Amino acid sequence: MNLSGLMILSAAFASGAMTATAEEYYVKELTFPAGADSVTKIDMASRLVPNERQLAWQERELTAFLHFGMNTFTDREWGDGTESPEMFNPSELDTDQWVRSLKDAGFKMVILTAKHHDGFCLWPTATTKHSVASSAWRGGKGDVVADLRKSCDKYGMKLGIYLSPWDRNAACYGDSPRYNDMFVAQLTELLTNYGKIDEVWFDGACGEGPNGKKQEYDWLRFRETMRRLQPDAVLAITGDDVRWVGNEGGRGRETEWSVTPLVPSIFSYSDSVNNALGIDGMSPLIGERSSVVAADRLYWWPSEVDVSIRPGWFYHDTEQPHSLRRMAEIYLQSVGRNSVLLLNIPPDRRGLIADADVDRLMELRRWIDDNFSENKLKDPSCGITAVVLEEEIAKGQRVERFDVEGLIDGQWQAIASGTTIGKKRILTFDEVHPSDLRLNVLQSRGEPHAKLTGAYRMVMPASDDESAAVSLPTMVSDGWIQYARGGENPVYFYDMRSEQPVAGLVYTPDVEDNGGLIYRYVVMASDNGIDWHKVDAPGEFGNIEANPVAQRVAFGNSVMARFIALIPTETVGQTLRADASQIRLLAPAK
Ligand code: FUL
Repeated sequence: MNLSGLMILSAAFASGAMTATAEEYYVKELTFPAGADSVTKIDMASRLVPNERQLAWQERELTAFLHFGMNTFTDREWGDGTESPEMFNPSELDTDQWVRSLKDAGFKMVILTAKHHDGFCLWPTATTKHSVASSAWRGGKGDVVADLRKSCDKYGMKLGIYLSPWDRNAACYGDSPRYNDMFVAQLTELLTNYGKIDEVWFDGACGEGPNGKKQEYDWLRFRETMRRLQPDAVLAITGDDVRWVGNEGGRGRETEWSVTPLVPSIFSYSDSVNNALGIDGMSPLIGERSSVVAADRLYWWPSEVDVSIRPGWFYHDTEQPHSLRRMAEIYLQSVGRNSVLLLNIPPDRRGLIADADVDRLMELRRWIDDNFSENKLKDPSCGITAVVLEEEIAKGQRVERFDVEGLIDGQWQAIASGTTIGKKRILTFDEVHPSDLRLNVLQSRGEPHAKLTGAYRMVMPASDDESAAVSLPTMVSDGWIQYARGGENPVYFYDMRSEQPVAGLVYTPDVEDNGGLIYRYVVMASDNGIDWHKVDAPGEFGNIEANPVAQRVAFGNSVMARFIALIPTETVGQTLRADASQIRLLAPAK
């Protein structure tokens, strides 16, 4: 057979144990032979396995994300690249405090936004002046990446790098070969001068509109640079080692396959193949039998769940960390659904992780320890509410359907069921008192290597008020009027009845609604409803599509007006249905 992808022998065979016949494994990716039938395809899918880098990555379970940079100082989620480097000036930056807190909370790796979309570099790069070297911080002599490296060494923490391909500051962005050279130079600096790097994160976001600069990225060159300089590092998101789960809300899929026909977007054929298969990175099913059978190629491309401890990715003093209950749910829906949890904890303007976040992290750690350290597998009769299942993924991911039965009053009864297991699956249920437990694999691709490894009396933290996660300053009032313009996006007006000072506005999209969202906009003000002038506002709700949380917009100059209009100029998703009640005006701070 003509197969791409390496083949290795099964460990069991190589060590002479148990299995009589060698099982061939395909490492990381495979191409089906021409004309392969569905039986062959499913059989081969069962023998696709991760490489060593991917296995080591999956073992980590918890990785910390640190969004820190220009946006921390401008109070935005996406900067537009015009920010003055002078604005970056943390007063007490202490990377020891970051790493110590994260270590105590059980993290094994930390990934820093060395450059976000605004292009500001947290290390003194030779590629642009738009960096810490031009900032007021430490007289331009500081290097956040170097500080973090030292702290990671001190506390035994692995380091990863987020380097945004989208760069709204670089003059050469859009001049594809020149920007690709610059990006490779930045990558080379980061992967050469800061010791061992274990994960490189290339964000997929690119908000350039139809008139924006179109950059043709040389993904394979970026990957080659990374493999050469840091062979142990995994390449995440716009990379082929680690896959974005598809949302920023902390939700792994109920059916989460690491074996998928979804083609990583670094390959030029990804769009055409994925479109033909009818899947993308956000599809609810990306590895079930029908899509495997329809495919020509498969990838071991495991899921990473990236989510922030606060509503936004960057620190905003109007936001608070999510409740412990929400954090517990995120843990169960990520680590408990065959994924690594990449949890963002954004340092504040001082350059410290805020106490509230440190406290929440420690509470989460204690909750995990309290609930998952006493394994009652041997004696579940005292009452259990959760089971943990694991597949030996070095031998592939195979289980397609299973249930867990408990022996209750002498009868085997199903207490939990599911589809995929993968590295780890946690299932929760109302308390039962079985005297014994068993896992039944009901459907599998070949011989399953799955086990029930734990039974726990897990208690969810009490439900508390998640709305505390966003506290917004005083509103002038509610009461916008919405004008639908036949077929076009609506325009939103507010009449304050008299001239008043307005400091900004807040847009809180309704995530349940599934309608379109306002992405770009213009704000106009008027004192008579006839003569209007444009208000100085950022013009964009950055990252609203991937992370539709409340966003606060501060107007550049304080505005005195009776009428305010918000005119959406670009939307994302479906037809815009934003209800006027989602927009509120902010009064100037007292
Ligand atoms: C997104 C970015 O646009 C956000 O700002 C954030 O960095 C998140 C992790 O990825 O795509």
